Amino acid sequence: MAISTTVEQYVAQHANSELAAVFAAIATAAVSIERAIRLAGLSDIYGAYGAVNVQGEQQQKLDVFANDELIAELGKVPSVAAIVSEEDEAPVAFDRVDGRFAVIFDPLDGSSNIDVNVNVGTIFSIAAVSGDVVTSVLKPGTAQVAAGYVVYGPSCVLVLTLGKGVAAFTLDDEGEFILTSDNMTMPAQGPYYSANEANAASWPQVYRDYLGTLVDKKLNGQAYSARYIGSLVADFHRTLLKGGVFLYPATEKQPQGKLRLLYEARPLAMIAEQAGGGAVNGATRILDLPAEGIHDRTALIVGSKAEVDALQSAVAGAK
Ligand code: P6P
Repeated sequence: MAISTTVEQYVAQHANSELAAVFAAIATAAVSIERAIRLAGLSDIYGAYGAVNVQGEQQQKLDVFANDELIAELGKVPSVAAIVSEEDEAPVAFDRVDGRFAVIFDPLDGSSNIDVNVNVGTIFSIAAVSGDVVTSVLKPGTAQVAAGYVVYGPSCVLVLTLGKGVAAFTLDDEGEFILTSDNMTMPAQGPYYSANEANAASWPQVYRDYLGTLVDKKLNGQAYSARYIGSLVADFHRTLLKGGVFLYPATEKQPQGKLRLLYEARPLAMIAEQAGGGAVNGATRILDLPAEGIHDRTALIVGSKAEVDALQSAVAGAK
């Protein structure tokens, strides 16, 4: 019987006990969130909460539940100085003398998909805190200490990177996330592209041309299928495992892009790069993008190196 490694044990072995405690808190919250999602149909936790978040989006009851669970668990960890959440205007600072980390998260991304039983996810980034919290979390994505996500679906999987490769953990029947892959690598090129093509009319032309080259098998002769779930964590997880590219370019409606830099694009970009893939906003590497505010948005093109490099050079050439 192989010895099973929990996420807390893995982080303690590959980093330190303080960071392991942060991941243990995230894992505890994720177990509770997974159960709430799985049983949502049996309680009235589906549907709108009746308030809007700082993004002006209708909060789902499960968004609020997930946010509360993560704040409650992370608030118990001495090394967590603060959290930044998509659901809250400002960071929540804990009055700590030895706080070392800020945890920046989207507590439940894709939550509008929950009542149609589609995968949703929690996405998080961990930053070192020295002095002012906001200054610390606005540093470039290359400064991230760790990043990860939980995808709630047929199985509940936590994927993380500590900057030394990518590991995956599967939730077992006892409420533990058990190591199931400790060296995830993204295929060099994939069979899938993933985009909301209904937005294509308002993309910059270079993105329409790029998608045409994929459809016409002009990128190394690779044939593609389209896969778009409309839940970032699910679309990213498939891209990480099977290869290809996920694109959410800027649109006329959202010229800055729709997805959030600090707690969606940056953590997924760190994971993608650690798995041998890439992530850009078009011309610029996501991890190099400066942030002005904790809720900044960005375009995101993330996936296998072949597709991301081809997109980045197409955008550079179109300038
Ligand atoms: P669209 C979900 O609302 C989300 O934030 C991401 O999970 C997803 O990738 C994207 O928006 C989908 O956006 O415009 O295609 O519905």
